[in-house]
Amino acid sequence: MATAGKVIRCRAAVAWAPGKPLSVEEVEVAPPKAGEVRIKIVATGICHSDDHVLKGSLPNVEFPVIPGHEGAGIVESIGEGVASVKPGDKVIPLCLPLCGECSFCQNPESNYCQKSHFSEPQNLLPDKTSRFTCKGKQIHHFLWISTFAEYTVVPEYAVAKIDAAAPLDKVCLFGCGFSTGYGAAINTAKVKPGSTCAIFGLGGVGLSAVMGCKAAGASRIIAVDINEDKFAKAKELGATDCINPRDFKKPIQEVITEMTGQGVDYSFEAIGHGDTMIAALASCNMSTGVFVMIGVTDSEISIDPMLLLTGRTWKGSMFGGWKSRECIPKLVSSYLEKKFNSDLLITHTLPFAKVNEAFELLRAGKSIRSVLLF
Ligand code: COD
Ligand code: ZN
Repeated sequence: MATAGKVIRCRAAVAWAPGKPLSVEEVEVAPPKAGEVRIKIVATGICHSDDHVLKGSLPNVEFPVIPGHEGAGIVESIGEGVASVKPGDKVIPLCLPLCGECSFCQNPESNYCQKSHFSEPQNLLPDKTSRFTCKGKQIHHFLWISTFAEYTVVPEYAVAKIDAAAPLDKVCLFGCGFSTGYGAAINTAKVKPGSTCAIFGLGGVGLSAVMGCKAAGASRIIAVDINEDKFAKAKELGATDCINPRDFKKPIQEVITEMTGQGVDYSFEAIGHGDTMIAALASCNMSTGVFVMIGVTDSEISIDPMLLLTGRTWKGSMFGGWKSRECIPKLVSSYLEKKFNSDLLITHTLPFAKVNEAFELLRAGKSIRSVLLF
């Protein structure tokens, strides 16, 4: 490899300060250190969480930073000791790693790796340094994977090797949106055939939860959003009912309870607001209902304890409950076998230089997933 062991100069979208648009810059990407992998990112999706980064509303994200966490690419070079991937392999960088050694990685019930960046107060690589510089300044990584860069360096245990036949401009969605929503239904809620479900928020993540509920055999899937432009896609993906909370005088949880008799079996929140989380919790039945929180709010939430006392369960779901390194390659194989069609989530494909335009589409509610190509 001509570039192995050398600094690579390439394009990346840098967020210099909260509240500013991204700036496409030439950055320097250092070679991977021991246990690290340098990846040529071919395609990256845009998730609403990246917009939270730009606004400065995610905790522990220091600026300047290169966001992006829904990418797919090809290994360019590997650091010392890396054995699980080699240059030329197709890979998906993982926003939730899997060290395989910590007690949670060893627990079949858990997918939260204790050696992840979520356990760290800073957004640098595990050795607390950065591989990115721009205009003489150190640039922070995001979730260890920073996919808004043509080349990125990630720890080996945050890389999933995928089938060589996988189209990278499509399977990049497995880096976050599709896996997160689909897995929340399949793994976290464990939706049963014939059950009823309600999904709040019909972005890439919520619509993937709709797909997961449908795949699990739910008989009724109620999709909730204030943007009715999302309803056609929700129906196409399996929603049986689409409702807009603004069309009703009474709270949406009462509407859903009336529609279903006593509330749904499973509810999901993929928006990231406290009030919609409480509404989703109250929409599942008071005894056996399970509410799965996918979105995150930056403020605390207070609830009436009676909502839980009668038996409801409030669960959190991170990266769809998948044990990332093991499960994402299998999910990609299922995609190649056409077990589901996540391509339907991609509404726009744009050149990387149009990254700010893609964010405008997301903010205006006009896109589900935009995929940027380098
Ligand atoms: N009621 C109903 N629907 C609403 C409301 C409301 N009050 N407000 C907004 N919505 C709808 C919007 O119209 C939109 O259709 C949908 O909610 C949100 O979709 P997107 O496309 O903006 O967002 P996604 O699907 O890309 O992401 C949603 C998340 C929940 C993942 C995200 O916003 C979040 O909470 N991120 C923080 C959590 C995190 O960091 N996770 C790790 C990586 S994802
Ligand atoms: Zn995301």
